[in-house]
Amino acid sequence: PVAKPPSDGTSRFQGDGVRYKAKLIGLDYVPAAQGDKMCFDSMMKLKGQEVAGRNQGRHKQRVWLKVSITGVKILDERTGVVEYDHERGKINSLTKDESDPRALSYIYDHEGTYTLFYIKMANLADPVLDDIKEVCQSPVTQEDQDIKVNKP
Ligand code: I3P
Repeated sequence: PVAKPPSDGTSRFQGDGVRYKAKLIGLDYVPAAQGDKMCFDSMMKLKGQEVAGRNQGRHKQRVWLKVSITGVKILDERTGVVEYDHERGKINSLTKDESDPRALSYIYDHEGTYTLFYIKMANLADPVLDDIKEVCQSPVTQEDQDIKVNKP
C-alpha cells in the first residue's frame, strides 16, 4: 500500500528527497523494459565485469542516489554532478538482488531504449527499494500534471 502523505501535504520525497550513499556497479543496454530472466542475466553479466575490474584494481564509481517525487537521480559523490535523472514514470522492473542484500537494479525507458542500472547501496537495499516503489506508485498529482504540461 502507498503510504499517505502527512496532512500538511508534505512528504520526505518533496524537494531534494531522500539521499543514499551507493556505488554504481554498472549499466547495461537491454532489449525490453521487463523480464525477470533478462534482468537476472544482465545483473550477472555486470557482476562479472565488476569482479574483472576489481582484479585489475578498478573501483566502482561512488554516487549519491536521490529518491524524490520526480523519480531517482544519480549524482557523482565527489563532484555532486547529476549524471542520471530518471523520471519515476519511466522506471521499470525494480529488482531486489537475491544474491546481495545491498544491491538493486531497475530498467530506465528512454524513448524506447532500455538501460538496466545496477546499484550497490552502502547499506541494505530494502528501504531504498521501498522508497523507489513508493515514489513510482504514488498517484500523479495536479502539480505533476502542470509540470508535464508546462514542459517544452
Ligand atoms: C573491496 C571490498 C568492498 C568493495 C570494494 C572492493 O575490496 O570488496 O566490499 O565495496 O569495491 O574494492 P577489498 O576488500 O579487496 O578492499 P562494496 O562492498 O561497496 O562493493 P570498490 O573498490 O568497487 O569500491
